[in-house]
Amino acid sequence: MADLDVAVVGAGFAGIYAVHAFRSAGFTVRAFEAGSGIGGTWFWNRYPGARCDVESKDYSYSFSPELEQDWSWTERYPAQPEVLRYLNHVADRFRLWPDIQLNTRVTAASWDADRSQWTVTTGDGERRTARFLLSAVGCLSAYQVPSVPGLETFAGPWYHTSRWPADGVDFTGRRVGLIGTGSTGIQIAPEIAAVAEQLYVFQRTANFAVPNRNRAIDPDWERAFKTDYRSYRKQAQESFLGVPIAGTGRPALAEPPAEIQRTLMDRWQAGGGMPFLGAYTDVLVDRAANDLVAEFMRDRIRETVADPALGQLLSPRAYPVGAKRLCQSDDYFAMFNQPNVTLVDIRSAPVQSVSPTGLRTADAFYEVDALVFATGFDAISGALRQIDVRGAGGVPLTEKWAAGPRSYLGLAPAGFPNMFIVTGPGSPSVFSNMVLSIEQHVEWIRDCLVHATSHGVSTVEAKPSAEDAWMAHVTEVAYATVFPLADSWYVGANIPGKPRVFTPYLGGVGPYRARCDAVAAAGYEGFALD
Ligand code: NA7
Repeated sequence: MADLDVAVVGAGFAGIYAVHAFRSAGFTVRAFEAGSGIGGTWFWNRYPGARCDVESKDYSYSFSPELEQDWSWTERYPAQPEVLRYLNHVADRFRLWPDIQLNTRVTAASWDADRSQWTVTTGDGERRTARFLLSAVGCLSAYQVPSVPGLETFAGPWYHTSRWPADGVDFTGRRVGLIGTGSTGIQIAPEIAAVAEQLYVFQRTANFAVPNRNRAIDPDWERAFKTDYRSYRKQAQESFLGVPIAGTGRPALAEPPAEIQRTLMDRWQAGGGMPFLGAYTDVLVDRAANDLVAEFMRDRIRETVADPALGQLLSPRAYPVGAKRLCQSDDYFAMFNQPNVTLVDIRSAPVQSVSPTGLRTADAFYEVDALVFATGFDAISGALRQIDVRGAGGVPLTEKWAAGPRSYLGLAPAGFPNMFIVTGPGSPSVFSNMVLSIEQHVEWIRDCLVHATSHGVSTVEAKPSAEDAWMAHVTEVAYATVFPLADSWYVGANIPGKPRVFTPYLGGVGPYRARCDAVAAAGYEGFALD
């Protein structure tokens, strides 16, 4: 008999809720977490300026009405320390700690067909067996540092934003080089610029950013909002992004230009990426509509940045707006008006090497005391591929995913019995409010395990034909949008050599949930239950 019913890998939002949900359903469960604390993404990404780009009222668990009533967020967009406090509160409140094992990296997991169980191996050689394996490793946890020749010779400190020292870093009076201008780079840059003697921002691709208009939560607003939190959550579950957004319901291309400007300006003033991109129905599917919105955003950059040439360089043109994760910032573009900030275009003159005293590009040398890499992640599949996962017949997951990650419904990879992935490839995941999508997956998987257990089923496995059909659908939906037009981490383009496959499901959170529910109602259609 297996040691556990469910072995959970990771204790971020997904792993934490999995421990609670499976335990409440009567299963024995243990979460193995590499970090010295819980929180996953919110444990590791503690760089200055780290902040969620989904509003706190949405980016929070909905499974407990008491929790959502009792907890009060302080800001519209929560900063990393507050999210981490929230998760620790959840672990305390639901007494989850006994079933979470910290400082434990899972290095391997293999399927034992004879015993219908998984063997999970950890970094210190411990082995535990479990009937079910649940990956809760997260979509953005395998960080990447580009291989720059000479980095090992650099005399000063260098950091990746996703492994920020717990005690912080003091850049006061230092010359700092920042590589990467995605969501993370855009958040950390103004924080560094506020104290550093000099900040060089090395930009490969200019990025779009909408304002946050972050603000403290007004207690009166909070009280009123919480009187109907339940029906708000229901709307979120049925929505497209996992956040109820009031769009105009009209295509931009059918709108008079002056009206488009008015609508976009209203949303620009209100702040937030989802309501802005969701204003019109055609922005993410029609390049001409997308161009209208992109031009509006470039206008805002040009009017913010005093130097016109700099404004041009900061204006994104390489991809449709929204096709890379839309950044949010109240102060990134204005920061370039500070005399101690320099933008370096490494698209036209790429980084060549690092020496003990600085960084050399194709056309200049920049002396710096410290380097910061905000260069992103081997997203969606990276963290799982770092574990030696072997399914039926000892086949490695890396082999199955050699041409790109795939699974049935973004939940279960065929050939890997009794293995589930929370927000896996083929589910809305990163293209949704992650917390809501995590809850939907954990609850669906919990119900599936309850069904299997009560029907004497020992293995649940996605059928290859169901997986093929689902991934074909995921691709078809994606290619009807502008998303594949960008070299983004959504398609793995940021990792040299990674197969270019678009895996987040763009069919909408609500329809996706309905599809998962229908599969369950039909006796787990597409799964083999033995
Ligand atoms: P992102 O969005 O992947 O951004 C990484 C940035 O680093 C981006 O500007 C990249 O330029 C740049 N980058 C990556 N590799 C290199 C190399 N080798 N040389 C120069 N520049 C490089 O990661 P983030 O951490 O900002 O955000 C990830 C998600 O976390 C975000 O979308 C939110 O969902 C939360 P590129 O654009 O590839 O030219």
